Amino acid sequence: MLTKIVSRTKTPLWSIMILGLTSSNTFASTAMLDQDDLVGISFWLISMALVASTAFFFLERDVVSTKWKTSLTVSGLVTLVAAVHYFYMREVWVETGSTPTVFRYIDWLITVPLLMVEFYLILSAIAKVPTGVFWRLMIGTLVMLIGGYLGEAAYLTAFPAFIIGMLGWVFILYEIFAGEASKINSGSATPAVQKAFNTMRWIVTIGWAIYPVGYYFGYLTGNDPSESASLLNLIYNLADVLNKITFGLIIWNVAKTESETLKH
Ligand SMILES: *C/C=C(C)/C=C/C=C(C)/C=C/C1=C(C)CCCC1(C)C
Repeated sequence: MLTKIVSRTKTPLWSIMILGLTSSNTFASTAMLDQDDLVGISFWLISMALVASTAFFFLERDVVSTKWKTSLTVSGLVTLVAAVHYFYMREVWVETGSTPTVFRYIDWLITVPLLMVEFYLILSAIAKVPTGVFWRLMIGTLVMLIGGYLGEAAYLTAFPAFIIGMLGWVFILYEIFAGEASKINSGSATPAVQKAFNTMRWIVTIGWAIYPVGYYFGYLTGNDPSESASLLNLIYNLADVLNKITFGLIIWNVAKTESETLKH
């Protein structure tokens, strides 16, 4: 019966089921949200925005052409994985007032590689892309995140760890601005894809630059990290809205534009 329904509905039923599960109150914080806990409120707002975005990206798969569907699936996965982590991070914050570093980095460890996959998919929709591009983006991501984690979890002194993280990020920027990924884009992409690639590139430059700024205010100003926790989390949370939800919307926008030109 269930399989019959699943195969008959266009929108995969499982995606709706996952959403129902993740938004059930199993994951709701048991502690009360304080009305002047600005950071706590931002955790709540963003968890809900991520749930809504996930539903949106999965549902919109129906209206784009086949080669764009995977991109929307990946966007939905990014916001889904982030939503679940935000439920847990929110709980840590509301109950203890401390930075949920482990959950934050597990989230990034899954979602940032998925965002790199998006780059690769966007290009693959229009050209044959060597897998080397993909692996270089992955290596940059890992160096960036491992460096950051070692610093935030105090396995390394904050400053040298920051430098390691910065090197990983610079490596990614090199690949998308001057490396093979960039050449493929300028060589064979349609105008809409080039525009999207360009916007995504600026997101990785400007949007991602917000994270090291958060790290700076959290760990490098000479204040005690427990006192800078509010600022750190507020900055990281804002950055996630831009880099997960807005990033997904940009892809959705190209996917729709490209699917419509195909119809006419
Ligand atoms: C959805 C989550 C995203 C897009 C997270 C991105 C995280 C970064 C770009 C983190 C960058 C960092 C550096 C560039 C230096 C070291 C500290 C980090 C890890 C915060």
